[in-house]
Amino acid sequence: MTALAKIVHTNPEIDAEPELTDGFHLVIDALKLNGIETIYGVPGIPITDLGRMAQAEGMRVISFRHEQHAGNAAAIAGFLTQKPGICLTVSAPGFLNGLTALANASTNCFPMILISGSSEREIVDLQQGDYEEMDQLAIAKPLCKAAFRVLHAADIGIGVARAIRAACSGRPGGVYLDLPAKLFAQVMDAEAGQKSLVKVIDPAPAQRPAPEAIARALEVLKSAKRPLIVLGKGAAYAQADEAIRALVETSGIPYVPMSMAKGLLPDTHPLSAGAARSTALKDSDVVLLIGARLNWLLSHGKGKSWGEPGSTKFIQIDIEPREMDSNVEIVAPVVGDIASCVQALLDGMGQGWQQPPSDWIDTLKAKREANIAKMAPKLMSNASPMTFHAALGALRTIVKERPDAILVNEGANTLDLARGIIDMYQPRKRLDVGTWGIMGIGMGFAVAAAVETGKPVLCVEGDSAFGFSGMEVETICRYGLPVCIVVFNNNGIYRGTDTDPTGRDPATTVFVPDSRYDKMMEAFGGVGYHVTTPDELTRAVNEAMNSGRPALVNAVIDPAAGSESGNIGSLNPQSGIKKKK
Ligand code: ADP
Ligand code: TZD
Ligand code: MG
Repeated sequence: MTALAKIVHTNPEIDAEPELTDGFHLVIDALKLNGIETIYGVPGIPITDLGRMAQAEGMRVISFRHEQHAGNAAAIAGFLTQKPGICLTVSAPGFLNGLTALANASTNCFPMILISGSSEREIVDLQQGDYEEMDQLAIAKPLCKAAFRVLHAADIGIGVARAIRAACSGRPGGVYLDLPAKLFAQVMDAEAGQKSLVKVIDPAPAQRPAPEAIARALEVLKSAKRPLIVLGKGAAYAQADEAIRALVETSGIPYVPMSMAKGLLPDTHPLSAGAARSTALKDSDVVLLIGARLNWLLSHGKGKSWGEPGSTKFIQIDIEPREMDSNVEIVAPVVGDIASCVQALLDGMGQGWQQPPSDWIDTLKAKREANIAKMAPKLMSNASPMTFHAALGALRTIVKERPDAILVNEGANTLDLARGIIDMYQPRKRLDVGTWGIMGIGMGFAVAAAVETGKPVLCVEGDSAFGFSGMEVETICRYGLPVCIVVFNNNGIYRGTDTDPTGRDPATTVFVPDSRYDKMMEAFGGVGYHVTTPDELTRAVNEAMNSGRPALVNAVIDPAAGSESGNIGSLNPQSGIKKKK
């Protein structure tokens, strides 16, 4: 090894030169100062060097094949960690590709920041046709919680701080941060630069509920004959797992988990009314909503899923005051963060709390047992090709044996049936299409779940759903992530049996029959499996998950087994014109 000569400056002018920093480094330093260690994105002008430098500075930079998936990864990273996930994109088209994920993050209350490079302001504003010209800030604004642009390197610290605070505080959501190309190259004195950075103190401050709101809620709860708790993904996000469990168990009130709240308490918990959901909603007289909105997923709190109008009283815990009375009257609004609100309710229950009447508990228990018994034989079917139920019966056992694995789930039948059949045992292990029922979250969520938690990931994907983000199997292989994808291949959307009445083209809902999605995984060095029975499916998934290597299981499902739009077929508009017989 050659000894390196020590370089000694003798020129006082060089010695006196102040150390400089630039926009690139200030962005990286600002993120790192705030504990953000990972960026999800797609490189290109003007942010290629930002990604390179971030990697060189020790950040994890996960490069995707399409920004939507990087954005979805950032969003779910935010959900899992309570820190805003970062998605980094180029200008106009890259920005637009990331925007779906940003809007979806806001809709689902996930904290995320979309950082996009942008073109020269002077040229954009005069519409003079710059490279990838677009007024990105204006376009992002209505689709996210907040949008900011930084024009001066000295403001990067404040810009990043504002973005973090906006994403995390109150109701979490998506934030857009516009960084024009010129900003990255701007230089400033390094020391002044460091001083300009802001470490956000307490980005999501506790919001304690008013004591009178707690007292009112407890009064209503006490009066209940058939009380019910609904846990939503806000409750999962809040990471108040112990307090929530204590509230359920101390109160003795049965609960129904919304999709992404499954596992907050194990689905096998004696107070879980998940398998008696319809009865629980319809017959309850007081419902305590914890981090769940009364949107379409809860039939807006009225109509035939619920009891007679006015017969159900709602108590709602939410950090967003405007959520109250959004669909029906909330008789006891409890505004605050879930951890504080649940703790305050628990404290208020004290020693003398009366458990709910046992006939209510018994009714739900009987219903739940009947529903489970009705389902059981379907899960054991050995029919070939497989039914959804049989394939999901196999996966249900695998998840039971691997409760710390993260389940990502999208599709229509593949989603609705998996949600009902696969029990979850731990909090924040089920990630899915959320409030919009959006297809395409699969691979982005899978990548971030693996990166952020280090846990194995099992993706249960409809063949259509998988297609939206399928190219990211290359990303999964490139980073060697422990992701096992099971594609429920029924040759199409809902079913694989439709035909074009004119006979000219394939029907709009079908795909190339008998496709081999497993070959896509093999193309990038992962392991592919092709299975046609529940036993083969079990063997393949166990082998894949034991190996920790990327794998894709092409699971052949009966093309005739699914129903239109899964469980939500009733939302399809029906033509008013009667067909002539
Ligand atoms: P689900 O789809 O599971 O029913 P939603 O997304 O409809 O859940 O509802 C989540 C709710 O949780 C949102 O209204 C959001 O404001 C709220 N929320 C998120 N985080 C918190 C928190 N830490 N404290 C209180 N409410 C929260
Ligand atoms: N595009 C986007 C972004 N989101 C959507 N929800 C849809 C389109 C419409 N859509 C659904 O709501 S489910 C679905 C689509 C296209 C796919 C269903 O087919 P699948 O599942 O193969 O994934 P099953 O198991 O065949 O029902
Ligand atoms: Mg399908």
